[in-house]
Amino acid sequence: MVSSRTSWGSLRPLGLAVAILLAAVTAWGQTEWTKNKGNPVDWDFTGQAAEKGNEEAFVWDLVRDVGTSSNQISFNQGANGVWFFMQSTTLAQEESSYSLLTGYTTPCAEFGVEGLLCWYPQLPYTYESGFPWIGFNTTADFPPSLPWPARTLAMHPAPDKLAIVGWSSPVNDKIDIEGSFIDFDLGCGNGVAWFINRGNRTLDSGVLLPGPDTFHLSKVRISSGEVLYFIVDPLDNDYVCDWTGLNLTIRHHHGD
Ligand SMILES: [Ca+2]
Ligand SMILES: [Ca+2]
Repeated sequence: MVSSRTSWGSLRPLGLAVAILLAAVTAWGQTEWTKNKGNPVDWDFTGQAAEKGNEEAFVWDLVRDVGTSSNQISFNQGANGVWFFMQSTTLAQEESSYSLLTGYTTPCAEFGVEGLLCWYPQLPYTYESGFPWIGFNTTADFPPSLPWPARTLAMHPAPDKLAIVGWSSPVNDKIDIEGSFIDFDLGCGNGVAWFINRGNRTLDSGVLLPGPDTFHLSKVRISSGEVLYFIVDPLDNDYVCDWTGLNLTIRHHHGD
């Protein structure tokens, strides 16, 4: 297990390396952006993303990006060189202890339903080592007997480890962050706590009660390569029924 982990401290340069790699595969990137957006976009990964007439190029939508970019799954990241699916070593929110969920399977190993994508701490999958996990339901419905709505991203912590979505900033500027954490598995368990951290500093947090918990942070100043972490904590080491949805959109803030 230990051998499969890499400290996130060493992965921050890796994130940049991946970004540079993505810049290198310009043909793919422009094809993809052309297809999705109508206009190719030049990315300058030194930190100033150069826009060519397309505001949407500065919107990172987690569900949209993960749902439309399966060709980047081999990078163990969602899409666009910014999303990372991660775990912690303990429940402490210490950036240097975070590592990627490197065990990707589809269908999800424990569910066996076509169209479900899952990222686990390691492979081969075992139930004991299978938490935390993060997954995406690409199908148009709930899978049989699972609390997982169509076209949504689900996070599930371990009793002693956080489930974490990371966003590595490609821009040096202000951003707006909005979305919601959602309790997908109602009527059981003690709930979860959620956090939005920039590095090790908490920007927002809450305890998830039934129903969605929305967040909206405006004009957050961020540097290129700095990472935002969207964290689900099991709350008092109880991970029963902790399926948690995450909707998340990050926008480059224009204006003052
Ligand atoms: Ca729950
Ligand atoms: Ca819980």
